[in-house]
Amino acid sequence: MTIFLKKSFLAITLMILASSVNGQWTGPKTKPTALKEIKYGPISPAHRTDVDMVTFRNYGLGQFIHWGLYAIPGNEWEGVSARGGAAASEWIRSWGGTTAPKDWVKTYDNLYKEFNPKDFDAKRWAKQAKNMGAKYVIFTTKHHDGFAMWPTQYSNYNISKTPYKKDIVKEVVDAYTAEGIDVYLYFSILEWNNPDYMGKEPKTPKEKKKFNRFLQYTRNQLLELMQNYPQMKGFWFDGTWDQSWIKSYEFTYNLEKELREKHPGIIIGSRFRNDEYGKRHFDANGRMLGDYEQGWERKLPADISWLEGRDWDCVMTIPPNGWGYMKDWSGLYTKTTDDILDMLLYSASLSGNFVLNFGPDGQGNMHPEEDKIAKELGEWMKVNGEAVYGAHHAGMTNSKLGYFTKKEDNLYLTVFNRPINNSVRVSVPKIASEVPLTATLLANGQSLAVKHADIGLDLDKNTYYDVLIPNIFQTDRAFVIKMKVGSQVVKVEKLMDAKM
Ligand code: H79
Repeated sequence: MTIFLKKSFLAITLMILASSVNGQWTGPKTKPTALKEIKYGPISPAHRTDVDMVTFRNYGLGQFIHWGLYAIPGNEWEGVSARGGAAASEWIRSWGGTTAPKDWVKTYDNLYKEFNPKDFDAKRWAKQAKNMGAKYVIFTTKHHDGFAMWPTQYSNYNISKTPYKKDIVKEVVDAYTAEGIDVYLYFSILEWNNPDYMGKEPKTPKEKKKFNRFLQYTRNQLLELMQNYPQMKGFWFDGTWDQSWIKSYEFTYNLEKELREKHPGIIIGSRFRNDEYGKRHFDANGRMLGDYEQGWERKLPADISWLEGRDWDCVMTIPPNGWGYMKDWSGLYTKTTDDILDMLLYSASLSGNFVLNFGPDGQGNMHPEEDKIAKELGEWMKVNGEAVYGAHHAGMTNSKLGYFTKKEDNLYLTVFNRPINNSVRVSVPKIASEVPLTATLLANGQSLAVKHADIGLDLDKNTYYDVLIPNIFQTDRAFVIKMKVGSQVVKVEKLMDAKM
């Protein structure tokens, strides 16, 4: 039993976390009994079927990149670690408590004067992402510190004022697009460094005027990004939880409309805005606000019923929490390639995209461990990727052996826990119209014998198909059994019940 459960441990832990934290966005939903009148509800249809959305739905694997001024300190300053003092490495500007350096905010806000990543080569990153098997990238154009990685006209706090000068967003967009990887722009609404920004609801005329300027500035930047980088496929919004933004529901509703009009097909997640009742991600009637569920940040759904057919992505760090570069990973559990594969296949089995985060350093290099994981993941995806790309929930009961995904008449079982007797037992409801007919091992293309098994359990609603793994096949990673499914060739023979 321990062996069976070992590899699923991570997924299970995350599910438990998911159910206790932020339950309102990511848990099973309770539907309101009386429907409210809502003026600022969803704008796009509930389950888009246009080509852009179908593309999103089929990505399977993505890459997140957190890169900004926070890459320079890498979660420490002059030998002192910010661990415990800042929420995460990209949050280092808010470092507080006794360990924080004197005048830290001022130091941080001047870091742009030394941002000059000599090793940055967007083409190298894009090649790595391609080799890893990522189909889309989400790149931080501006994080909570407010620093823009593109030469925005609307603020001086941007890349053109650094010694590096060049437009990093453009370099990333061009390089990834050239590799055939779709680009999404991460954009934090809240800004620590902007005098016009405030967290609380603006109440006095002066506050309203100030925050209104901020809203216009946000709109300008978003339109600017869409105009500068027309290849972009969507925005990944963040930092939208403050009351100032929540109370701006009329503005944000109109802005979402405008973004959609100006960039047809754009994909926007559920984190952008809320309705007039202050309900974020889902409106007061339980309808999703956006094209996909964007609440699965370092979380996973417990089962398919939680999702009710909605699209979703899971964004995940390699260290426990920390998106920007962290010089020192010692003493932290950092996810292994096996951990990541487990989450990736689990996400695919629930029809979600899995997005793995990278936090390059101040010179533009990935962390050596990230390089290693990208390489190992890519090697695995080259052989087994068809179990992920375009593959979705298979309608099968999850098995202790691993995760099921399905694409047309192909059923994939990614085995994380190999049975001692090498016989992989797939249970299928007796009433199912499709059963496994043939099987192959993606690792080497070998055909595997499929044997029907009737284990004779009284009142059993399932019947069983055993796929035999040759003893000689050895691997130290999860492997994929691809089965063709179709209608049963032989009718399950019914033996007369003994009288009881
Ligand atoms: O960019 C990475 C993180 O820096 C960013 N999202 C990922 C992709 C992130 N910022 N904040 N958070 C994640 C979590 C924020 C938690 C809190 Fe709050 C903000 C705690 C208090 C304020 C939102 C509002 C959650 C609880 C109340």
